[in-house]
Order: sequence, then structure tokens, then C-alpha cells
Amino acid sequence: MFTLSGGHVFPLYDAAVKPQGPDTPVRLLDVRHEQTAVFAAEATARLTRMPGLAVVTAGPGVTNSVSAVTTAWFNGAPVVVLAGRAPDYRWGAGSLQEMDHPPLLAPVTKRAWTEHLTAGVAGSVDEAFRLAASAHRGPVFLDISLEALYGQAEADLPGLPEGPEGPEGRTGRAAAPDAGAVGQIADLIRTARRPVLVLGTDVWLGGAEGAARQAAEALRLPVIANGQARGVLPRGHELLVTRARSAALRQADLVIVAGTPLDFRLGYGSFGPEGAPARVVHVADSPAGIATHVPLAASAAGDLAAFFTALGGAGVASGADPGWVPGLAEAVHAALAADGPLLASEADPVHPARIYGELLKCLDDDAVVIGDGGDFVSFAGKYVEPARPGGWLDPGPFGCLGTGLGYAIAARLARPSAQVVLLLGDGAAGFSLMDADTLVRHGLPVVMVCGNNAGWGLERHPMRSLYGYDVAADLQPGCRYDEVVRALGGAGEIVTAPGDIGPALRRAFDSGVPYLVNVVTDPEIAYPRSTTGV
Ligand SMILES: Cc1ncc(C[n+]2csc(CCOP(=O)(O)OP(=O)(O)O)c2C)c(N)n1
Repeated sequence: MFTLSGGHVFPLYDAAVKPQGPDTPVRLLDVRHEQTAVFAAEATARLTRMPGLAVVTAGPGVTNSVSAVTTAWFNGAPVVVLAGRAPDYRWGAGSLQEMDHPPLLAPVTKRAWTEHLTAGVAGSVDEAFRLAASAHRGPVFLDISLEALYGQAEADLPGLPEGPEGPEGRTGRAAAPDAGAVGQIADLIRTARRPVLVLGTDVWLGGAEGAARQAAEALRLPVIANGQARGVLPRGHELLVTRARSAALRQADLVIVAGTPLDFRLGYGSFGPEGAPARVVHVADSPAGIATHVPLAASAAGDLAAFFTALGGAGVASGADPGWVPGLAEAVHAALAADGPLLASEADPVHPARIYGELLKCLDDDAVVIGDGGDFVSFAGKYVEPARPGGWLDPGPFGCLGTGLGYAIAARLARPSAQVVLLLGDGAAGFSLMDADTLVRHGLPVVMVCGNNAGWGLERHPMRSLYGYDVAADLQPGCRYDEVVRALGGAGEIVTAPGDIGPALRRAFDSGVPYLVNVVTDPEIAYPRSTTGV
């Protein structure tokens, strides 16, 4: 239970620490801002593929959590937010923090409602978890009026969901997609000369990573991986062409997108050469997830593992140009070779790419890598190619800064033996760095790396290119974010020379405490970006 205290929710704490009957205690993880609690619940859900739980107090506890709930909504993450609520018996008289929360949360949750009766609490909480975990997953909000939560009543406890834990069970499988739709997609693959498969976060969240890999290999489909699907094909796999994504999507005649929306990250679903648009196939875990803004050659909705198992087993002979996969593989090799000089850059001030050149040497295959920031995190997306799926956490299409410490807290708990690395822009750091205190209080070692370019880089450079100047984009040069973490009881250091980055990172990994490596980077470097998101 990720939480920040308030009298409206004390009974939930009491139940967590003093479980009744067969219940086991629930670990309380108390944080410094409600957004951190909900971001942590969201990251728990995204890493464990089980629902994450946040408990917030009435009024400001709820309003503070809205950006994080919205992030979970955009990411299809199964999160349950339980909130306190002013008492019904005084409703309208102006008691402390009296506010009707569900209308505020309704647009960004699968359901938002109030439980008014003590006897109804168990059933409502159970309903919230079931709903959050069923495809298409997402956040669910339930507030409980004060007298209902503090009251006593006899109630039947609903039975536990059936099936094993994890993606096969409690996250709620959708029905298998229609066999005719799968057959239609198989036919499109059979006749395509330059097919591409794009895999997104729901492939991981739906437990479809193994089936997706097998299908890609059986059909010899080049793969571009997004979000938490990064790593479904490990780095170095001959079919993994994420680093040649522009060339692949520009030349493709068939693009199959599974488990992610056809949004700005994918050119709104418009692919292929000028004048010869690619046929587009969209596959989602529920019918509502299928794009309606793009003409589709085919679509399939339902369980993604079942989809890929059916597709991989369909015995489709690839009709692709013999040179298609090798050509893309060559483009990938060329891109990787071109990275070399920047990853080893001796530039002073430090080029942000050099940080990744050093970090890549330290990362284990099961590392969880979290990005919270602008340009600094875009560099990470380019250079960090995961070896396994599910270990990459970016904020997703809502693009909310401030996810960092919440995601890191959750990652440390969900993957106790793995490295957890949090990449923070100096701007992003300001949103959640106080929760380094939470890492310290709960004994959660995380390596934080701040790309400190003295400003909001991803706003500074676009504003300059639009207006010729920039305002409201500067932060303190060389600001000691490492000292902030030290003051809170962790450790850290500042680095200004490229040759000092590697040793500092190794000290951080070896320290066993929350540790922030504050790397002062060149404010003039902009990430070379081709999309604006609008
Ligand atoms: C909550 C929130 N506020 C504002 C933005 C707009 N925004 C996007 S990127 C960015 C700059 C991020 O700066 P920093 O974290 O320092 O990373 P840098 O781009 O400098 O590497 C801003 C302000 C946002 N995405 N989210």
C-alpha cells in the first residue's frame, strides 16, 4: 500500500498492520507526495503485472494524485486508488476536505465511485481490483465515506480470484481474438514484401512477450519495440530493428501494430513511402483500443498472447523480399556503429551521450531502467536497448514529468535483486526528489543519474527554434541535486569531467544506498528529434 497519511484513511492502515483472521499484513510504504504514491502503484502494476494499490486521504490527497492516475490511464496500468471522503452525515455543511471526488476522476479511470456503506466496502474493493486487472487494464478509483470506513458491519468477503498469480491469472485474460481476423492478418503477411511488426507495452502487460517473440521468429517479421515491450526481442536479435525504425516504417508495405495505440509516437498510424501508404493492422486487447482515425487493412481485438500464438502457429510462409530483413539489419548495425564516437565523447562540458556510454558498461541484463525527463531520457531511449522485456519504464504517452521517485521506489520493491537506475533530467528531478527521503527511510537503494543541463532542455531548444530565443527554460547551473539526496540521508556526488562518470557510477552501484550521480552536461546539446508530439 503506497500512501500518505490522513485521518480519513486510518482504518485502512489499522487493517494493514493488524490483519484479522486469515489475512496477512500489508506492507505500508509512506511517501512525501500523493503523486509518488500513485506513480509507485502504477510502476508496481507495470513491473509485476498485478494491480498496484495507492491509498490517499480526502480532498487534496485525491487532487494531488490526479496526474499519476491519468498516467496510469494512458498506460493501461491496473491501479486501484482508495481514498477517504468527508462524512455523509454532514455532507453539504462544509466539513474538512469535503469534495465529491468521482466526477474529477471519472474521465481518467475505468470507474470512479463512492461506497457509502460499511457492509459494502469489501465488495467494492474487490470489484475495484477485478475491474483494474481486466483488459483493457487501467486505474480504478473508489472513495469511502468516513462513517462507512470507520464503521463496523458483517459482510461476506468475496472469494479470491481464481488462477495463479501473474499474467496468466489475476490480471484477467481477455477472450481470444476472432480466428477470422487472425486469418486475415496472416494473409496480409503472406503477401507483404516489406512487413514490420511494432510491439507495445500491452504485449508485456498481457503476458504475451513469449508468444510475440515466437510469432516474430516464425514469420521472420522485423520488430520495432516500444515502451515495456522493449526487450521482447533482446538487444542484438537479428529481427530487432528499433534502431532502424524510421527507415523500416518509411519503407514498409505492411505495418502490424500490437499492444499500443497508433498515436503521435507512431506517426498516428501513417506509414510507408510517399504515395504508397503501407497497409496498417492494429491489434489491441479490447475492441475499444482499435484505432478509428486510420484506415485499417485488418484488426484484431482480444488476448494478445492468444493472438500471437494463433498467428505464429498459422504456418504462414513469409512472402517478404529476401533483402528486407538483412537490409534493415544492416541499417541497425550502421546506427549502432555511428553511436560509438558520442558514447565515448571526451567533450567538456560533458555530452549527455557519454553518460550512457558509461552506464551501458555497468548495466546487468535484468536492470530496471527508469526515465523521467526530456532530452536526457530521449538519449536513454536511443542508447539503452534492454536485454529483457518489462524492465524499461518511461512515463508513456501522457508524458508527465515527476514519475521518477515513485517508479524507482516501486521498482526497488518489485525487483529486489535487480539494479534499479533512475535517469532524471534536472527539471524532472524537482518534481519528486524529496521522495529520496522515502528511499532512505525504507532502506531502498537506487542509483539516480541526473543529466544536469541547467534547464528544461526539451523546452529550451524547441522554443529557440520557433522564436529565436527562450524564456522560462533556465534552472540553476550546477545545482547540487546530489547534496539534496545527501541531506536526506542518501549519498551522491557531482561530476563535471567525462572521465569521472564511469567511476562515479560504479561507486553508486556499489554503495547499497540511494545515490545520486549529478552529471553537469552541456546545455547547448539538444536531442536530435524528428517528432514534436503534435
Ligand atoms: C508535469 C509536466 N510539466 C511540464 C511538462 C513539459 N515538459 C516536457 S519535457 C520538459 C523539460 C524537461 O527538462 P529536464 O527534466 O531537465 O530534461 P531535459 O530535457 O533538460 O533533458 C518539460 C518542461 C511535462 N511534460 N510534464
